[in-house]
Amino acid sequence: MGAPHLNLDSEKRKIIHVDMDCFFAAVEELDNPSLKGKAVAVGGSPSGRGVLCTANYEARKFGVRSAMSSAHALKKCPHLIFIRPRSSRYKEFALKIREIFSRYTDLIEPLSLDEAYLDVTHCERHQGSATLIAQEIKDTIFKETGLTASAGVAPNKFLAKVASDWKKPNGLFTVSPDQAKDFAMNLSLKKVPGVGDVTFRKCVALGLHTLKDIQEKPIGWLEIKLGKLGPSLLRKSFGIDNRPVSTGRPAKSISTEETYNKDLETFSEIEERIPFLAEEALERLSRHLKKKSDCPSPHKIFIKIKTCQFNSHTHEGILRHLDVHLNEETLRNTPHLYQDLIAKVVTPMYKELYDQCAQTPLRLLGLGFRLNVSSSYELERLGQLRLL
Ligand code: TTP
Ligand code: MG
Repeated sequence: MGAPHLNLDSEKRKIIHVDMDCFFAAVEELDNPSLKGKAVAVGGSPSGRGVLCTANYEARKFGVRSAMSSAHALKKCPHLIFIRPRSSRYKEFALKIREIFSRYTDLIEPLSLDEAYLDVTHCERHQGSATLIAQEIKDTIFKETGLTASAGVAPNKFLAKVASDWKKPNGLFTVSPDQAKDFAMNLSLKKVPGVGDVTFRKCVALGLHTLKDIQEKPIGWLEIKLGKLGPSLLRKSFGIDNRPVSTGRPAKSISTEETYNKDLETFSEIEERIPFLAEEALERLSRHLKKKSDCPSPHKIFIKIKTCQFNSHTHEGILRHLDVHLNEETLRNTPHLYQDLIAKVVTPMYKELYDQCAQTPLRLLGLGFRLNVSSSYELERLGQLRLL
């Protein structure tokens, strides 16, 4: 069976990387407006052996940088104002910013207090435009905290992180999927996350300045010269990074969905796609259960549709009709499980939802399983956040 309507790009991720601008210094300026327009650094005292946490952009004009000794910073910028860090205040802002992120997606991976990846692939705001979502996140952060953030939008974490730095401060930069390869190839190794000063100098000594230079070397050579970093840089040079946004908490559901270039107009067109969706969803479920031996089994199934007017609907069902409890073992050993799932559960659910939507043409179908994640984990996590 072919897949004439399938949009093969439907599995592509939409990732936003958000990074606050001169975070600690910006909070200090906000709390003390008399600092505005002056060169400000947050960190240890220049009279001792202190180092800087960060500096505002005014101070950066004089060459002042994070992790520089405070004494050296004072030499570069004699009128620099030093402020002692107040970590609990920065954490308050970090929590507020994280709460803003959570209005857009559950898939948030914080990297530090002021930086996070967001997977907005399934966020439906602005008709799914990740660039407009990123702009709205920036605007909301500013409106609700008074702080500016920079954001990068791309099909993966690597490019999104590079992109958030591209127009700093208060910037927004998008690398679209079709620009990814060219954008990556032309990047200086200095801009590649994970390539620090020492590695960069090593690369330069080997004649490697950009990701294009990496591409031109044989993989064996790269492995010998750069170890594991070699193949990783090679993948990056093609704009490839398959790492998912990792929230660190157990998944609450496993699902798959397909977006179609041409709307599905009849129920038989929907029926034709169901076996593919079921196969993929079961395959993902099976992989997930295998990987996480303590993972709870699925207790519900859900389907999702999106109409040609971009209205989304989901419908949940129980798995009772299957006669078996889905787990790693039954997934492997139950004959007819796949056929039963399609005939007894999924098809009737789609039929019901499709009829409820007055048989409107559909642009997306989704199918997934809800996992029985206990609420205790969520409570534990909230407790940890309060202690942060
Ligand atoms: P960064 O995001 O690296 O820097 P920044 O937010 O100050 O500036 P930029 O606009 O370039 O993003 O780090 C976030 C905060 O983490 C920063 O405000 C202070 C703290 N920090 C340290 O304490 N020590 C360090 O060496 C660095 C790099 C950051
Ligand atoms: Mg920052």
